[in-house]
Amino acid sequence: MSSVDQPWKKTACILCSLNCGLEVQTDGRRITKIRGDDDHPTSHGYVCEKSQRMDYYQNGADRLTSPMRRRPDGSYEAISWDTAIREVAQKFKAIKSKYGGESILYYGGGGQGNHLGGAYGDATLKALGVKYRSNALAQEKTGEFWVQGKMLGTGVHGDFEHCEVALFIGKNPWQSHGFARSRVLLNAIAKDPTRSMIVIDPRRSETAALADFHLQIKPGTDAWCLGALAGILVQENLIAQQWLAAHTTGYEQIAAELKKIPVAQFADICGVPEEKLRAAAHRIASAKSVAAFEDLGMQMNLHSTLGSYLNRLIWLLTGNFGRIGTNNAFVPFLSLSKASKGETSVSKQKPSPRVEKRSPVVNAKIIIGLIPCNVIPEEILTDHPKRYRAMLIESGNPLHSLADSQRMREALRALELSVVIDVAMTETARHADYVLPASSQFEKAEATFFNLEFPRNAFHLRAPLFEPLPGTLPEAEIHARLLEALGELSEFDYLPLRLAAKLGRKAFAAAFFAAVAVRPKTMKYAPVILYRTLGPTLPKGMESAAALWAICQLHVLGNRKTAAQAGFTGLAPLAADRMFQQLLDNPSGVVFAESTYEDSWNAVSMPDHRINLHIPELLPELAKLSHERPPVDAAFPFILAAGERRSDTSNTAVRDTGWHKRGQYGTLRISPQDAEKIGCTDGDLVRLSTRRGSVDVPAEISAMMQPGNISLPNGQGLDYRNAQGETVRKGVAPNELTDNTQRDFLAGTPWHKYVPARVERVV
Ligand SMILES: Nc1nc2c(c(=O)[nH]1)N[C@H]1C(S)=C(S)[C@@H](COP(=O)(O)OP(=O)(O)OC[C@H]3O[C@@H](n4cnc5c(=O)[nH]c(N)nc54)[C@H](O)[C@@H]3O)O[C@H]1N2
Ligand SMILES: Nc1nc2c(c(=O)[nH]1)N[C@H]1C(S)=C(S)[C@@H](COP(=O)(O)OP(=O)(O)OC[C@H]3O[C@@H](n4cnc5c(=O)[nH]c(N)nc54)[C@H](O)[C@@H]3O)O[C@H]1N2
Ligand code: SF4
Ligand SMILES: [Mo]
Repeated sequence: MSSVDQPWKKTACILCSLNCGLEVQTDGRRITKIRGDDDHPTSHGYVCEKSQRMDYYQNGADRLTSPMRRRPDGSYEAISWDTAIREVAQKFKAIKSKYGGESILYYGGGGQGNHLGGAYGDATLKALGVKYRSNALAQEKTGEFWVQGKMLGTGVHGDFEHCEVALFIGKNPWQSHGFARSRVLLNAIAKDPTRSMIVIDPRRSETAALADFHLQIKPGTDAWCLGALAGILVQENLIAQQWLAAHTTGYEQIAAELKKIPVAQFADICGVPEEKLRAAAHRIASAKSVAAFEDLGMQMNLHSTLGSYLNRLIWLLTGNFGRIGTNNAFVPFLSLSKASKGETSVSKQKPSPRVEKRSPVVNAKIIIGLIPCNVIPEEILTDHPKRYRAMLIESGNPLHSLADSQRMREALRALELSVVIDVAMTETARHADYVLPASSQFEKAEATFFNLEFPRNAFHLRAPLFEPLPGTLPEAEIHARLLEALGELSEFDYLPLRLAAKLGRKAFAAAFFAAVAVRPKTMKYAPVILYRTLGPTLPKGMESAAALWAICQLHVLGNRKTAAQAGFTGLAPLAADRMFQQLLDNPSGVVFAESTYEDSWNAVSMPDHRINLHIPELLPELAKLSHERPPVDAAFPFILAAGERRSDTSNTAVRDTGWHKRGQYGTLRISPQDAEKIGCTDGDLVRLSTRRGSVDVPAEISAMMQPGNISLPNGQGLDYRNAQGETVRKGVAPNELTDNTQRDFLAGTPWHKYVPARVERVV
């Protein structure tokens, strides 16, 4: 068949949280042509250039095709699935009986495109009595989640399609996206003289270059910049007084602090002229609507939790919530905080047991059920009796993605047991005791819970494009086998539900809810039980979608109104079942929630739905700014942003760099002024050193950078084993240079964008 006659199959891009809908052509096991899917309910045909790399993920040469067991000499041997499951189950069981389930740490559960595996992983965690979890959210978003919980009690998303003013703080949506059709919306704002874009970034990023106000701060000074903006709003009385009186509490408690902010001094510290800050504050105050997005530039930096608070104060003091073009409470299909805590079953009435609130060794705050990534090495490399003894790592590459790879490697090898579930022989897998090969995201039913749209929110259940690569299993099957090997589940548990499933989903629902009432195990292990009983009745290849049946039930039960507005009316169990069926029937995705602005307000889960402006824990932090400066390390005079999103990065999902044909890769961006001082020209190798390590990297002289600030891409420097069996490394692994002890006082999030560094010419 020529490619003209090939059918186009629907799927999604897996390289960022947007998961744009794709249509692809395949040839054998290869993805040969890729285009945007016009029918996708949120991306509407939009894609960026990264979508063209799907085949490099799908057919990476270092994909695993057999379970692997580490030998004492550090090499690996292939073992059968039966052996792997038996040994892994036995060894976890032994750790549990010796030290308790709290000695096992779970890391990961999903990347940018795959969150179903984590739902099945929950069942294994419950069987093992696992209490502590972590994943990448605990090195970026936990501070923001904590602040959100104190102020609004709901997640919010900016309406960049309709806003008059867009505010981006440490966020470069041109490259990193974060909201649907980012580049289209950015261009629209930039072109419209009645709308404005404000970007807070030390670098003239692609987004900053489009901005009306580029507040080009000195690195690490977001809190001062945002503090000055909030101070100006209050001091010049630019606030929405009536709106604040009607919709918020706590203004009186914070007003005194904000009035005290020394704006001129803060302007000086952040390096932005005071007049420019005042002009930006006036632009925000005069706009009909402001939508804001904060991201890693601020969240992986000094004062990140305080920054999340100040960001919200700025748009709340000016009344920018709950209207078109502002910030609104979206209805999640399954909230990321619930997913992180493993609350993926029909558990509205019976919440799962509360997880510990502090980590056992370092006593770090646990937010949305996650311990901060940055404390993991300290929780292992100690003789503390409560240290973690084992880790289960699923769909994450912490030896590459967490701060201080050196300490993480040491930590992983110090464990008594480490098990990795991944598609490839990653940096992390190469230090694990067992590696279990998962089928790729194009070889099983998959989906993500990154559903942040408002007012119409959509969920996309993707069907597989291929059979599983021989030797691999979907996570649902891996966890089902583990539970069976642990002796937790057997045919006896499945049989009645299996029989009911054969009679149709009505009978199945009745049998399932009856089983939940009499057998607590049914709830505890719901995802796996659904996979084994409902799964076989689903279309071929869609068995892993079974857990979504319960998630639909949970969703509709908790969101009757917005589900009904999206057409899912009637009795909750039946509406939920129809939602599940629609997910199966619609390969481009389904709108599962339609919200009104009233719903946005109702989602504010504070007394009387009033937004709380007062977070007492953060006011002393704000007060400290007046007599504080960002730390300086004389021996390391540059500030390195370790992990910039570029067109050629995608975390570590695509390991094969074969798609990268032209130009330089993995460069260190440096300002022309600094390059001249050091005496390097474009492409020269320079030595980049921090307190934790030293690497050689080609310099890229870039007018994006301000003097003193340098930037390395994220997700590169992978050790990729190519088809010839050679290990090739392109680019630099940023976390060889970072320090896990440099972190936020409250959320423990890392200061990846504020790494003191030195740059020298390599002679
Ligand atoms: N191309 C691509 N896109 C991605 C990803 C990818 O790997 N590649 N990863 C996805 C993921 S997991 C995430 S979390 C998002 C992250 O998305 P972003 O947060 O937008 O990405 P970054 O480039 O890490 O950081 C954003 C900006 O922070 C700026 N910055 C550095 N230091 C400071 C500072 O001190 N203050 C401020 N205000 N800004 C500073 C940088 O110059 C940069 O422009 O991207 C997602 N999208
Ligand atoms: N210095 C520095 N470090 C950073 C950042 C930074 O800006 N600077 N950014 C941080 C951020 S925001 C994030 S989100 C993290 C990302 O880092 P991680 O959370 O580690 O995520 P990925 O790198 O995407 O790794 C996902 C893993 O899942 C595997 N995988 C892919 N598909 C499947 C599948 O279907 N099943 C299974 N089981 N596995 C699969 C991939 O092979 C890969 O190993 O990195 C963080 N690290
Ligand atoms: S990388 Fe993100 S924005 Fe680009 S096509 Fe993929 S999902 Fe869409
Ligand atoms: Mo991320």
